[in-house]
Amino acid sequence: MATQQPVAAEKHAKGRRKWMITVVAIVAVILVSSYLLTEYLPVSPPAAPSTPNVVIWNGVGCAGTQNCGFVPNVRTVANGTTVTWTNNGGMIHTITTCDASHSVPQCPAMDASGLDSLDANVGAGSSYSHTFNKPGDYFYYCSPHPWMQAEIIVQGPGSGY
Ligand SMILES: [Cu+2]
Repeated sequence: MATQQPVAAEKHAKGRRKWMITVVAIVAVILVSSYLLTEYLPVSPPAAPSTPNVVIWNGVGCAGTQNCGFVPNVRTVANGTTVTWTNNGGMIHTITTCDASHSVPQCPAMDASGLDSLDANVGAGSSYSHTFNKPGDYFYYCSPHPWMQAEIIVQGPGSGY
């Protein structure tokens, strides 16, 4: 009798361990799938604001172009225009020019020499303004989410834009 007791206790402990591992595995699967759902959940972009402004948007997550970005993607303005970006999303984004000092592989190839180099943090609910005084094609992206990309085309006499 005295030798059977430890065996029963051991069996009981093993059973409890198995049960614990099962619970931990189920919780992990729930956590991972809910993270993936929110991070990749597609969201419809908001309507574009009146020209010359741009809205920065995101869903619960910002894992790709399906749930965050700039609206509109391409804005054409006259030289001397002040563009205001408003962040309607719940996370910090940046307006970072695709140029020699700020670049990601996703940035389109461009010659940004002589153009304004922007790298502005725009917090949730905040906005940022920049006055463009040089005609050209300003490609920009968001540095924490480099798939967020857009373009401001500044037109001017003799600029070719
Ligand atoms: Cu961003």
